[in-house]
Amino acid sequence: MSSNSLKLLLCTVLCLLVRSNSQTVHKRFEYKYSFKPPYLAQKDGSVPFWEYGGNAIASGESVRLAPSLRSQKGAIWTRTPISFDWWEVDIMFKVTGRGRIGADGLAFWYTSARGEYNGDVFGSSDRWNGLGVIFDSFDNDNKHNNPYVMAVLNDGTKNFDHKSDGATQLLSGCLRDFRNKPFPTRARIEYYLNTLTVHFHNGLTNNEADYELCFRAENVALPRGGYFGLSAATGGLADDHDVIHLLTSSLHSTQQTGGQQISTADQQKLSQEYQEYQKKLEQQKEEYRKEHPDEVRDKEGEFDDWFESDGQRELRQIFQGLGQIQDVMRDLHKKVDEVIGKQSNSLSLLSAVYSQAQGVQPAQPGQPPVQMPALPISRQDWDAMTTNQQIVINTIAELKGFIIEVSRKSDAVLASAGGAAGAGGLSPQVVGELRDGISQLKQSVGGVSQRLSAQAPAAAPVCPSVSCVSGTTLLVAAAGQLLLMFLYSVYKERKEAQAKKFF
Ligand SMILES: [Ca+2]
Ligand SMILES: [Ca+2]
Repeated sequence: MSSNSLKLLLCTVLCLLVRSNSQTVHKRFEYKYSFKPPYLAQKDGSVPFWEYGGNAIASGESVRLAPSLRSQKGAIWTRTPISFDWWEVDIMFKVTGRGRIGADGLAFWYTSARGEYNGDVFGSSDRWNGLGVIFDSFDNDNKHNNPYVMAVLNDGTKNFDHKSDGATQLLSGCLRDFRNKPFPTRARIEYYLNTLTVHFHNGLTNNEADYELCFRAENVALPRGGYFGLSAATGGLADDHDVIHLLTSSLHSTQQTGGQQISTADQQKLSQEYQEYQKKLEQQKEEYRKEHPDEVRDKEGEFDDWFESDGQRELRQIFQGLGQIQDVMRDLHKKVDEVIGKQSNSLSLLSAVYSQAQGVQPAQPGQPPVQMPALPISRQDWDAMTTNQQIVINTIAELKGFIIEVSRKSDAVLASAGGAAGAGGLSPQVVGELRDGISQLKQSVGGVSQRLSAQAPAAAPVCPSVSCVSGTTLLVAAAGQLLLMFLYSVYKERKEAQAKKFF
């Protein structure tokens, strides 16, 4: 009997294991539904497997869907319908303009038919059947909620409501500024098992890990065999709308691959096709090199130039240093959130224990009143602990504010450093600003860590059973400070060396 039940248990566990294994997602890059630099467009201007029109222009590096001129519209669409049910599309794009406000925006489409190249909805057709993920720059309804990222589903019958910026029609969305960022912005749109997930990368860094969830929507039914497209439009105000890459991957569960496995003949045909395409591309690259020897040499010499100039090397180091600072700050941010979570957890636990102890009193009227004997700590300790918790939480809030400030400052420094790099030199003003910014940063980190360390000993004796902040946070703050001091000293050394060279 017991051996039978043991077998049953074993079987259940095995079944569960098999089931959990079978839900793994397999991702396959689909080159026929993707484009990316270099050689994004071929010599004749065409983009392999894609068709574009309207005011769109493709170059080797990007597709400009709509240029920063009034009333421009353009779009690019896949030539063939999508042959798989579930997919992930990563779009890297830049929306840039001189104005504080831009227009109109850019859209990603998955629709049952290809849209127009000069339609009414961000360059594509209205009354589409399928999905539009719209990056709406211009605030038509004046509710101060643009630029906005949103998904709008349509069954081919509805007209997009520009007046309300689609507020009544959207499936979901998030408020994200995607204009004029130091690095290209990105969106990762995933459609898997009828769940639509959109992640957004704000372009403040070029770190692959910086995607944030914009939204997730379940029970989304899209038509099968649709087309991918991108479109953009300008209005009275105008931005450049450039797409640097669109990378498509098909998603398969193991169960599905069993059902959808392609025959070996098909596989061979596909790989042959791919080889031929690669060969053609190499040939074209070779031809291009022959025809443009100067340009190619420039391209290859690009990195030599980078290392040759002292100013540029310095800038690169500053960039790297700031990137590292941002990484540390992100970690610190996470840690602080964890600590806040733990603190509020323990606080609520303690309040629960306290209220339980008080609740017991009236239930036993015959007995003498109990002065919280259930608690392992005295009333004074309890009060001291709550005060201490409050101080710790305040300090953490301050620290959090400071981290946000640091992040804002480093963004500003990055932006100004980027500007200087664009101008091809390092102006003394920029250097001064950088130095000020870094020393301010150093002082602030020093101040906060001193405060933390000053409070840590007072906190230690009062909360024996609750996890205190001081440990990890202090360490990370100290590490951040050390890093900053190191970076600053490296920077100063370089500056002095350069100054010596000049005089
Ligand atoms: Ca709008
Ligand atoms: Ca709006």
